[in-house]
This record gives sequence, C-alpha cells and structure tokens, in this order.
Amino acid sequence: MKKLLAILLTMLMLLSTVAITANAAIPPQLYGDVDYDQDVNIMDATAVQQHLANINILRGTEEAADVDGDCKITIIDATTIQLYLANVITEFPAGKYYFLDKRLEDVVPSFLSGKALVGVPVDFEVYGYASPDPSKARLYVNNELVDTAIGEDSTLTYTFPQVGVYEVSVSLTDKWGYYAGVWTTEYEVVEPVADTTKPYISNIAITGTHYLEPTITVSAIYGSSDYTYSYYITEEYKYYNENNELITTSRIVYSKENIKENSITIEDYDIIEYFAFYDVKVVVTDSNGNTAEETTSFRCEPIPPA
Ligand SMILES: [Ca+2]
Ligand SMILES: [Ca+2]
Repeated sequence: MKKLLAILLTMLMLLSTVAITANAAIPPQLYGDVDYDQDVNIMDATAVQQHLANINILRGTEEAADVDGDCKITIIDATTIQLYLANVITEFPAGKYYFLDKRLEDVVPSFLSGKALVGVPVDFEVYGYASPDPSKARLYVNNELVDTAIGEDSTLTYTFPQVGVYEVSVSLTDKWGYYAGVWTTEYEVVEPVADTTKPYISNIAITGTHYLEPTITVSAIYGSSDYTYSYYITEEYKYYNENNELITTSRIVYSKENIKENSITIEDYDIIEYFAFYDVKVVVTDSNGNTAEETTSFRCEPIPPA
C-alpha cells in the first residue's frame, strides 16, 4: 500500500510537471470578446445583452463579459463594450487580457491515509491555480462540504470524528465556478494514539524524484519536541553467487543520522538512478530518546515528453 502511494505521488508529480509546460502555451483572452472570435465588436455587446435578457446565457465566457471587473455581468458591461467600440474609452476597466489557466496540481494531506487520527485536525494543502481569480477550494468528506478556502495554494482542514474509511475530495474552481480539477481519494482514519509520550510519524512526503533529486520530508507529532531525524535509503541489489544463483538483497546507498532537519534532498547523482526502486527508512527520536520508525518507497523516473 505504501509502495503504491509512493508511486502514485511520483506519477502525480510527473503529470503536474507536464501540465505546467502545456499551460504555458495557453494564450491570453481578450476582455470584451464574449463570443471568442478573437475580436471585440458589436456582436459581443449584443451577446451580453442577450445574456441579461435570458435569451442566450453565457457559459464559459463570463470573464470576457465582465469588462468593468466587478465580478458581475450587468448592463454596465454591455454599455462599456459599446463605449469601447465608439472609441470613447480605449481600454476596459478590467484590462485588456485575462488568463484562463486552471489546474489542480496536487493535494497533500498532513497525515497519510491510514495515519490520520480520530480527533486530530488534518490539513489538506491544495496546490494549483484557477484563473480568473479568485479561485476557491472546497473540501468534501463523504460528499458533504466541510471546508472552503479562497486563493491559490490554500489549506483546508477537517477533524475526523470516528475511525473509518472516508471518501475525501477537493475541488478547485475559478471565480465563475468552473473547475480546475477534482482530487478524490479513499482516506483511512485510525484510532487515536494511546501513548502520546512517544513520537508518531504522520507523513513522509517524497518529491523531486523525476529530477533524480528526491526530497524526503518527514512530519511527526507527539513525544517531546526537538526531534532528530535519521534517514536510510536502500536499493535492491542483485548478484550471482559462486553457485551461479541470482541473489536479491538490499544495501544502504545513503544515510544521514540524528540530524535536526525534517527534510533532506539527495543531489548526488551517483546514488540515485532512474527506474530504480528505493526504500526509505526514517527514524524520529524525541528529546527523551523515544523513537518512531517508518519505511516507505519511491521510484525515480524521468519526465515523459510533453
Ligand atoms: Ca468577439
Ligand atoms: Ca461587470
């Protein structure tokens, strides 16, 4: 399960990187070009009037119509377009261009599934953007809206009331309610930790694997703070013994012991290779000498061509 999670995380990162490249090519849209024909003319003013008269409701071009930028489509917008066409004004109050970039890149919970505890708030960090601004993120638990946040890179929070597997989804929409994306997962919540005098590892996040520069970030709670962290990275190692039998074992390729940093980046290209699986063991030690230990896996893969 953990292996699968690590692979999924890596795949998500690959997808998001590709998406960013693709998004860079999206051209800006013209304010006032309500019918999307790359020109502002009398047809656009008419389109706004028809929208207001409920004859042809705008779908997806609301931002183009809101030329005065007050987040509403009113008769003032239609009039403003007419003033622009009559050269009374040379630019719309909202500006010349706007962008339609939207992407929900990733959602990172502060507790991994299966590590979230009843009664302890879980943060879901939302990475992405949905312009026209302001974007809005929504957190649903079992299809019920439990938290909302405005703006990019926001954090949504929920405290799970009981043990179980929940359907958690996060949506990100633009100012007009159009979706940048929806992230959905089955999320397991477990019993509270009985012994809070010892540290508890809530998350090990691994990013940057497609640059051969994995960053491992560890989150821990409980015990007495002032943790130290130890990291051990092992790879699968195969060799033939004297009887010509293929032996599969593992060996430590990297370690850092008892350091203060809860995050390390491995930039040594001699260690990490593409298409290889690695196990990461993390040991958290608190100031009383109590420890928590967790092992997860990751794989390094190059970014696929766009
Ligand atoms: Ca037009
Ligand atoms: Ca308006």
